[in-house]
Amino acid sequence: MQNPGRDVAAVFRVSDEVRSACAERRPVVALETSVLSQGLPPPHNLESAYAMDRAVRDEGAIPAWTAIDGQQVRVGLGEGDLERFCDRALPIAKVARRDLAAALARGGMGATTVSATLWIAALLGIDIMATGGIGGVHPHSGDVSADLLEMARLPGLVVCAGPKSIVDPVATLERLEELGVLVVGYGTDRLPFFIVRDAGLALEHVVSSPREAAGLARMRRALGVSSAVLLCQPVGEAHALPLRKVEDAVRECEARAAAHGVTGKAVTPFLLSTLALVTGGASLSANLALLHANATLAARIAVEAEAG
Ligand code: PSU
Ligand code: MN
Repeated sequence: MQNPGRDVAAVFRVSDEVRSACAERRPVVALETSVLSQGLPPPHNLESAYAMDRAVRDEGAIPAWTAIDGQQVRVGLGEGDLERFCDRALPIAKVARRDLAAALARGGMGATTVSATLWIAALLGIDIMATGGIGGVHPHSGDVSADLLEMARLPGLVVCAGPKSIVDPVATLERLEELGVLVVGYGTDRLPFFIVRDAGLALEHVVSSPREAAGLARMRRALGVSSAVLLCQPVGEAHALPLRKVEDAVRECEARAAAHGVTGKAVTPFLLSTLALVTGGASLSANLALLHANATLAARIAVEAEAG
C-alpha cells in the first residue's frame, strides 16, 4: 500500500483494546460502519452492530470498528459510539477511501465503506475484515463501486456474502478478475449474491474451513501479493431469497430510484432500503443474518491466522 504520511499518528485514534491486540498479534477483525449508518434502518442497525461485535468476541477475536469522528480516524468503537453511528438524526457522511482526507478536514462524523475500512485496516496491519455484500458494477448506469479498485490495491481478506444483489454479478465478477482480486467461495463453487445463495456463476476457488481460509491468507502474505482476497460465504438457507424473485424486486427498486432521481453515493442505500420494502422485510432479515454469519466467520479465520 501507499506510504502513510508523517502525520498519520496524529489523526488516528485507536482504542487501547485494538492497539494492544495488534501489538500482541492477537486476532482482530476490522468492521465497517457504513453498513450501520447508511445500509440498515434503525433499530436493526444498532442491534446488528451489537450482535456482530458480540459474535467476534465470542470467537476470541477483537472487533475493530472504523469510522471518522471529529477530525480523527477512529479504530475500535464502544457501545456509545456505535449508538451515535446508528442514529439517523445525526449527519453522517458515507466515506469511501477517496473521501477520507475531505471527511477528516471537514470534521464531524463519517461512516467508512469497505474501501475506506480496508485502507485503514491495512495501515494498522489488520488483515481481515467482515461486511455484508461488497459493491460492484451497477447495470446500465456506469456506476462502479470504489470497493473494487481498493480491493485490487490493498492487501487483506474481505469476508462477505458476495456482491450485493443490486449489482450486475457477471460484470462484477469480470471486473474483479480484470483487477486481479482473488474471489473464493466459502464451502461453495457458486458465486454467492448477497441475499441470494447462488448468482448462477461458477467460482474456481473454494475453501471449506477457517483454517483453509487462514492458510490462503498466509500464502497471499508470503507472496507479497498486494491485492485483497474476497471470501464469499452464502447467506444461510433459512434466510436466502430466490434469485428470480430478487431480480424482479431489484428491477422495481431501480425504477423507483430513477423516478426519484437518485444518483451517486445515495444509490446503494436507496436500493437497499427500497429492496426491504419491496420484499416485505425479507431482504432485511437476510442482510442481518449474513452480517452476523460473516462477522463470525471472519473472527474464526482471524483466530486461525494468529494460531499460525
Ligand atoms: N454490506 C451491506 N450493506 C451495506 C454495505 C455493505 O450489507 O450498506 C456498504 C459497504 O460499506 C460497501 C458499500 O462498501 O455498501 C458499497 O457502497 P457503494 O455501492 O456506494 O460503493
Ligand atoms: Mn457508486
